[in-house]
Amino acid sequence: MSLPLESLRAASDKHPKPAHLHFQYGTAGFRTLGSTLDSVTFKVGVIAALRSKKLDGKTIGVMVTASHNPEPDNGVKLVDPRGEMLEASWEGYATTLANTSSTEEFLDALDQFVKTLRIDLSKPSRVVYGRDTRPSGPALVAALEDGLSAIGAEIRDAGVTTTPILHYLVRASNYKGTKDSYGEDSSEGYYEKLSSAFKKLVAGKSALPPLIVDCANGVGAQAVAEFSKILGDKLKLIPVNDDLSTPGALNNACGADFVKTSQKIPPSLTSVLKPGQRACSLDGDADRLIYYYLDERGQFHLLDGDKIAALVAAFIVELVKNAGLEHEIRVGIVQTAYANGGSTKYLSQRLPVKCVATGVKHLHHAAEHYDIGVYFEANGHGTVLFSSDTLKTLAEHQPSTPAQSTALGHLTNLTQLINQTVGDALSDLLLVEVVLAHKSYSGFEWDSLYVDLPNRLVKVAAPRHLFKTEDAERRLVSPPGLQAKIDELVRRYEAGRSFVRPSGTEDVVRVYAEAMVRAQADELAFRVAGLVYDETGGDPSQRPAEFL
Ligand code: 16G
Ligand code: MG
Repeated sequence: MSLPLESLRAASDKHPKPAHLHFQYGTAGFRTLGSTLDSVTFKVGVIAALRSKKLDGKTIGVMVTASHNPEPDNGVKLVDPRGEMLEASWEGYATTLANTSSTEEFLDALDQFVKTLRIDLSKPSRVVYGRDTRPSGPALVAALEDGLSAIGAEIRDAGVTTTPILHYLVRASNYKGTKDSYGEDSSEGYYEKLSSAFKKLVAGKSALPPLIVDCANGVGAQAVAEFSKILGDKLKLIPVNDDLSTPGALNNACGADFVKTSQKIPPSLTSVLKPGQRACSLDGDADRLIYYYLDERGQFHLLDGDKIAALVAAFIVELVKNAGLEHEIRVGIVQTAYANGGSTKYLSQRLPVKCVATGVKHLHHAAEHYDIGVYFEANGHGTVLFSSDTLKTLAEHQPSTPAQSTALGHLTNLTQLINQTVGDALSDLLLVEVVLAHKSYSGFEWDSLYVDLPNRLVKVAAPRHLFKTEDAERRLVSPPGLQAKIDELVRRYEAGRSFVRPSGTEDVVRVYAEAMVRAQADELAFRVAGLVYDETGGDPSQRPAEFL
């Protein structure tokens, strides 16, 4: 069987590539201005179908989203059969195909690609897709559908949905009716699975005070509304920034990225959030979660991905021990260089901790090496993975006391509550609430697990392709000599740490610094940013004033 060239040609002619643009499948798929992504999204439809054929007709996912980015941005990414990120080698193929400049070039490249990878075109192809609430979404989905129908894929439109629900649907549909079943293959199945595990986990616990949820004016609002309906009094959620109709509102001065980066509450919460009350923010596609609270003096306290990892890992370790399984099940943590030094110190005194490069796929793969792997990026992206051996151990373990039996029950319910395909803000939210209910913690007690070192993140508009890193992005190998200058500077600051890495999602270089006191962390970050700026030939008269 060969490629349906006629239908592909006709469809491709409707989606010409903008001549001057280069597209790159990066950390989170293709992501740029939504108005430029028509040709890319069309081609992703074709690629998704080929990936499905290559994997013997397994369902592949496609999500149209630009997450926490500004509303005019959009993006498209592929989801592999187990609900995981696209296999790395295909990122390069996707980039090559997306950059073919004419229909003929595209068809030739496709033909080549099918031959090289020996894709059996007689296999079926199945693709499920969804989008977030961005205004550019419907047109991009139409382009995607053109690609899918040109190659003859079986399609399923999941509509406007969160990224984690799309990942769930991919896994649920591929493992339906098998011993690895992931739940009912629908969004109702998702809500039901998580809610029922949550209810079992908090049974008998006194209800926590209501939780304010900043939905970033994005699709997370939909998921919060669904959970509220099912959970009722078990967990009262108060949605704010749940406006899906005002243009420009998405991620604007709200959401997880705003809170983490600016280290303050969204202005829209000023009159809502009372001292001591806990609140959280989702991002635009609901796969990141950040908590926070204001103390009696109105001071802001951030409970970010590192704090979530510490809270959750400590709870799981305790359950494993109480279930009598501490010799069978090894719990480990995965972080990135952005993890606060305070958290790394706290966690490594208790558990194995591994540091990997930024991006969910790196953390996810590293976490798979533990029996239970807890992974979180400081920005609130993360989840917990239970290995298949661990699931077996939990299923077969014979508890010898009622306390062991209770702990075992909790662990089993956690495997259902946690969306293990990818970080999921709503699943993580329910998980955090379970732990807070069990420990009777308020935000304050949770925050007291360890003290964060003051830190600062700065971006420099420097040509990012000049920057190459090693050691999980903690050190620069190029430009040559720059790392030595950074080391020299860092030595002068108490508890100083700083690193520089090229962003995977925008054309900038990021600088992170932390130190014992706030002013020093700021100063170190700006000095290192100054070094980066100078090194890359920035015009001295344009040097940002704060880069000392
Ligand atoms: C993307 C990644 C996120 C990472 C961020 C880093 C996924 C699904 N998302 O949002 O994990 O923290 O990029 O952005 O992998 P940066 O490279 O621009 O700093
Ligand atoms: Mg996101």
